[in-house]
Amino acid sequence: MIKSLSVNILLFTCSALCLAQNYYEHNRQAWLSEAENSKPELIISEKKPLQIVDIVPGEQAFQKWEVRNIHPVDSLYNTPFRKKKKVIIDFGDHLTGYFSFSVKTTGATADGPLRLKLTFGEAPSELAVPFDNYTEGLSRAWLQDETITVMYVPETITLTRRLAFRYVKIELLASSPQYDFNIYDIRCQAQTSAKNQPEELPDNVNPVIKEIDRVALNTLKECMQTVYEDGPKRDQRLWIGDMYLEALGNAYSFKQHDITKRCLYLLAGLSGSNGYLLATVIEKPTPRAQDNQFLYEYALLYNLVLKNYLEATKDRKTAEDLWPVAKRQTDIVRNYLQSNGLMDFEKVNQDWWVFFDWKEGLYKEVALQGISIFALKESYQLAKMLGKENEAADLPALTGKMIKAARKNFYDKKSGLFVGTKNKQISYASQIWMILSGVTSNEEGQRSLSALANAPDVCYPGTPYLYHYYIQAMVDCGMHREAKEALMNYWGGMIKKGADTFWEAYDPDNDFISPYDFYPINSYCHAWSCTPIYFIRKYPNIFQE
Ligand code: RAM
Repeated sequence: MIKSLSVNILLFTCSALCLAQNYYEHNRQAWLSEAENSKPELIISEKKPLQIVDIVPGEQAFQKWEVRNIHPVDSLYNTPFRKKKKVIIDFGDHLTGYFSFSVKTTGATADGPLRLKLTFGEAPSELAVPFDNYTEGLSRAWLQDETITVMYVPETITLTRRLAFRYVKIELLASSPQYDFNIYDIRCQAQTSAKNQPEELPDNVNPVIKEIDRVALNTLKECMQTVYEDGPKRDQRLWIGDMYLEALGNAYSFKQHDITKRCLYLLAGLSGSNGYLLATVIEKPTPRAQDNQFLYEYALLYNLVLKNYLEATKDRKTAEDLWPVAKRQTDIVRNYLQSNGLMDFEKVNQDWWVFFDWKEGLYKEVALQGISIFALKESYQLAKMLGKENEAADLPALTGKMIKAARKNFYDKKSGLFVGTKNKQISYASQIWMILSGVTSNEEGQRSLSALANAPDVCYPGTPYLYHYYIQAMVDCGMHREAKEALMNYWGGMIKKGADTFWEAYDPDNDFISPYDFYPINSYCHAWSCTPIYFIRKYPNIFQE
């Protein structure tokens, strides 16, 4: 009897453990099939280069590299290449796709192979700065240079690697002195899954806003492949935080919701066995999540994407299917919430990657409290939309308590600013997330954002990712004129510096900012900077007037 009882207990504990260890076990396959069924089709278009250029040092130019001396493409096609040795080709716009070109001799029979080096760049600096200086952090192989050997001439060569670029440099490394050759017929098979034509903005919209909208649409278009990629050069994969902003942009422009559905199912199907979402999924050769990549805010932002998707599509089936995932993510906050209503920041920091921005030294305690409140509130709304508020019944009381705790512990009434308990750093991130989570009144929000201008040692945003939330915070607390001005200055600033798609990292005062200590490896077409299209179209009274 005792023996069978203990066997039962053992079995019970085992099955409970197994359950705990393999959340959604019975759904994963179906979710991955749904993801596969929602894969968007890629639209291919053939693009040809526009001109030949030089990239030369220029004091005033972005990153000090200037594009000059423009010649027609024929000047390359008609000139023997053996003496020319090097050329930079400009396609005139950012492209994502497959590159090809042809070679033929100028007369004499080719008696030996050619070796060529091809370098592709989204920004001029990538064509000018030697890549081999980069040794650390990310894979050197993200940098887009390829050495190829052409064994026989004539030949047409297509690189197997998908590339993201506007400029291509071709350099001759080796050839036979017995013959010369021409490079000709350069092309790119460009691809995107964005096929719908977004609505035009009215004629009377400020031309700077129109230009920002155009470049932002281009940015999103390039990142919309068979998933929402973060950047078509790097990392070419789905990240939840980037997806959140891409889905916002898409819902107000291309309105192609299948890609959102695919990404939601993929992330669910590949989530950790503990039921928490992994922040990033690599699609090829077969979809898999990056091991142990648990990023706190990204797991929570999933719930917002699901809620926004449901709002935009009314697709209840998907939202109901994935509700267990959203519900499970709310546990992440519960796990770290202390009885005083504050998140246990240090513990979260130990267990998770807490991100918010690529910005060295950013202290994240306040922002963490803010996003936790924000996510729980939105998750509760989602539950309500699905008639499942009984499954999230504790959330309103929790968020109420968390808001109170934030006000009590972070708010400095004298300065009107929010600072952490253990570090008094004044950051944009802290003020922004106190506003977005509804901890402040509109007046307090306005006061705190305005106070940043004169506060000492402020920690500024380092990327358009945090800048998005800055604009949203201003919109939410009624600083409409300031929101428009900031959007025009920040994204307009990138355009002035030559952006044809918006960048991963941007600091108006530092052209060389890089999360990876090497600016050529930055992504210059980055999903999370596409959100002007969302602001401009969602709030026409603010941004189109
Ligand atoms: C980088 C990518 C991506 C971002 C993560 C946190 O690797 O640029 O966009 O979401 O960081």
